[in-house]
Amino acid sequence: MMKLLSATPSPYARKVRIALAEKGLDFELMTEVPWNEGTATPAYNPLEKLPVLILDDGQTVFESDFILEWLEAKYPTPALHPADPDQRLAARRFEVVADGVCDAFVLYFFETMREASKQSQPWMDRQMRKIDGGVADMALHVPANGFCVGDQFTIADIAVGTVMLYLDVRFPSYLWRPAHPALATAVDRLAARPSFAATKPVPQAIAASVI
Ligand SMILES: N[C@@H](CCC(=O)N[C@@H](CS)C(=O)NCC(=O)O)C(=O)O
Repeated sequence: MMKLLSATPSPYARKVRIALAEKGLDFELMTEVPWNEGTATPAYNPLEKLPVLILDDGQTVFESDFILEWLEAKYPTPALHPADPDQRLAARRFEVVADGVCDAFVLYFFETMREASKQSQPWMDRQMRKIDGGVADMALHVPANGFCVGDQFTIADIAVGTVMLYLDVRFPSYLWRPAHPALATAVDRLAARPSFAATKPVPQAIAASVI
């Protein structure tokens, strides 16, 4: 059986858990804190990041978007990447923006973990601009009703739902809902889906001093 190296708060790992659930694939969940000393993550990914999909023969697949692409190639039904090329690109675009918002938030979050005198306000402002810009971009493109792209659930819904629900948990003071009501409606609808409901993010304590 495939194994997934995952962390309970990780929006990147949640994307994969949702895709596996939507495709009805069995897997063993291996929960790690990738930041801690002694984590098994580097043994499976030279970039020391999770999620990592570990195949039966020991090969590993990492980077959440590549794992979703790999799953689609190996287990095409139900499709999570649209067949139509334009819709496929539109779905990937949502994923790129959503992942970019996650990346910016992680950089912002770790900056806040430094002692106050060592924090760089210009750096935090820069990351916050990316978060605001990415969220506004998703809000601009998400339709008021239905799915992000076309008339089917895709990687776009997975990516948009996971990043916004991650911000709700890790950054509750970020009040994006009043500014983007259509995005909030879309995300709340996604949150009720069984694959989302079964994978709610849970914060982990990081024991190591990362910064
Ligand atoms: N681009 C990667 C990002 C993965 C990522 O940053 N994962 C975090 C956990 S949420 C991690 O393992 N970080 C450890 C590190 O960067 O050293 C993906 O899409 O999978």
